[in-house]
Order: sequence, then structure tokens, then C-alpha cells
Amino acid sequence: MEDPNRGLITVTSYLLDEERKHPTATGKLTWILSAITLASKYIAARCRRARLEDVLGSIDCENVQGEIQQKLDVIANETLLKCLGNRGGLAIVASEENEEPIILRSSDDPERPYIALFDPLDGSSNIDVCGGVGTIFSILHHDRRAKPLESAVLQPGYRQVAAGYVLYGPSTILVMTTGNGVQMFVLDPSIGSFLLVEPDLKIPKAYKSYSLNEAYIETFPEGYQNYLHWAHQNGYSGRYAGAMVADVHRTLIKGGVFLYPPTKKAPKGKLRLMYEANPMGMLIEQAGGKAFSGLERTLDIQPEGVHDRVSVIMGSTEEVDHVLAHLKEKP
Ligand code: AHM
Ligand code: MG
Repeated sequence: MEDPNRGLITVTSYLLDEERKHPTATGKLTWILSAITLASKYIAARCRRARLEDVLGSIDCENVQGEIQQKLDVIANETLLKCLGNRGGLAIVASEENEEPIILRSSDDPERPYIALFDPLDGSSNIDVCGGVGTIFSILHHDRRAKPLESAVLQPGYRQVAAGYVLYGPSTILVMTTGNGVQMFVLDPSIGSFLLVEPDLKIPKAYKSYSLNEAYIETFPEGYQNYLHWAHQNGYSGRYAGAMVADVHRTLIKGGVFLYPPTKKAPKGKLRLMYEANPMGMLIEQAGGKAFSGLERTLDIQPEGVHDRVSVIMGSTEEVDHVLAHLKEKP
């Protein structure tokens, strides 16, 4: 139930308020997060006009005028890099779309204490069918002693200082944490601001719903197959949008469990640890849920490479526990 006395709280006013609670805060994190919200407003507007602007499909496409079209995920990537690139506070930016992290400044610049990682347009093939897509981001402290400098990015997820996603669906939703619970904002397009609609969002403890690509069932490890057979016999429903942002958002709001198990094609899992599993895992944990990769807590995994892939089980505590119980079963 919405609190009528809360008034209008924009994401900026929320962040400034949080800053005031920390006397040592420098404002740099707020400045970085505001670059992400700016980029996401631009991306939301482009998504809304995707078919009108003919930016669907592959990058090799030419439009009717014979001009080369940019795919929307390239546009999203460039927009985020442009918005984040000239903000103080950031030392390194890494994107799922770029092979190597981009070093913005020299290693020993104390004025740049943060690293930003992002998946610019998760589930981008959904855009072709007017389905939900989104931007996922993760913010880490920069370790200036790391050698080579790029290796500073390789930190486990529990070290994230902020994480979130923007879902470009029927409305544009920002869900974010700075380590103090999860806040949900909705973009009011008439004033161009993200407004707080759900402070301290909590995931339901249980809900009989699973979200995964069940077509791969024959290639899942046995424990996942057993879990699915158990769920079929116990009144579960299945929901799968095929975009992690949309599927995790539904799981966060309604409860249930989102899974991307290892498959024959992707034996380590398909989703990226640093761009997808870690930020979503932090959000789910901050909302009171659980996030695992196999039997290991996702946020404890030490990455070896910035594009590492992991399997994913995240959602309501009781639902994640049901999956884990089946993974632990001895044949
Ligand atoms: P992307 O970041 O290249 O869009 O790929 C990740 C997407 C996730 O959003 C989604 O959960 C998954 O891939 C869907 O994969 P599949 O088509 O194998 O079910
Ligand atoms: Mg993705």
C-alpha cells in the first residue's frame, strides 16, 4: 500500500538522502548512478521507437535509404559509455559488449574510486518482438594496487557497492540497491524522472513458480531434472520471458525461482557472472532471497575472467532451497 505522506521522491533525491546518512560520502557514487539513469532514459526512448527507427535485427542491416543501421544493443552500449565516460569517480568501465574493460584514467588517481560494469541491453532479441529488455549494472570499489590494472575488476560479487537493473517494458522500471535494501522506481515519462514506488522491496518467501528454458531439460544435470519432475507433481507453474531482466523482475515481485542451469551447449551455464548473475544476485539477497550457482553462493565466486559464465538459481528462499535439495540428492 502506497504511503500517501511519502511525497514525490526521485531517484536523485533518494540517493542524496542516503548520502547524508554517511558523513564520509563524497557524492561520487550518486554522480555515477545518475549517469546510469540518464543513459537508461535515453535507451528507454530508443526502445520505444525501435521499430519506427528501424533499429531491430542485425548490425549488418541497411535501411530503405541504404544507411547502415545500428542494432539497439550497440546503441545502448555507446549511450552508457558516453554517459559514464565523462563522469568523475570512475576508473574502469566494463561492458558485456566490449572484449576488454576500458580504463578511463591512470591507476593511481584517488579521485576515481569506482568501477562500473554493465550489460547494456539484456535479452536484446526480445526487442524484435516488443518484449521486455533491460540494462543491468554493477558498481565495485577500484583497487588501485591491482596489476595489471584490468584485474581490479575481478572481484567477487559480495564486494559490490551498488547494483541494479532498468527494465524497458510497458513502463520503465529501475530496481536498485546500494547495500541498504532494494528500492523500486518507475520512470514518469511526463516529467522525465524516476519516482520511488516501492521502498525496501522484499521478495515473497515462497511462490510455486519456476522460470527457465525447459526445452533444454534433457541436457540439464540430473538434479535439475529431478527438481522439475518434483515441481510438476506439486502444482508449480512455469513462466519464461527469455530475458533475464524480465524474468528476475517477475520473480522479485511475485516470488518463485529463476534458473539457468548448465546445459550440454553451455556446461558452465550461459549467463555472465559479473554482468548478470552478481548484480541480480545482490538485488535478490538484499530483497531477502537467495542466489546460487550450483551449490555455491553466487556472490562468493572469485571470477577468473571478466566474461566468466556461471549457472544461476535465484529467487524466494524456500524455492531456491527446493532446487538445492534436489541438487544435493545422491543418485
Ligand atoms: P544476452 O545478454 O546476450 O541478451 O543473453 C542473455 C539472455 C538472458 O537475458 C536470458 O535469461 C537468456 O539469455 C536466455 O537464453 P536462452 O535463449 O538460452 O533461454
Ligand atoms: Mg544479458
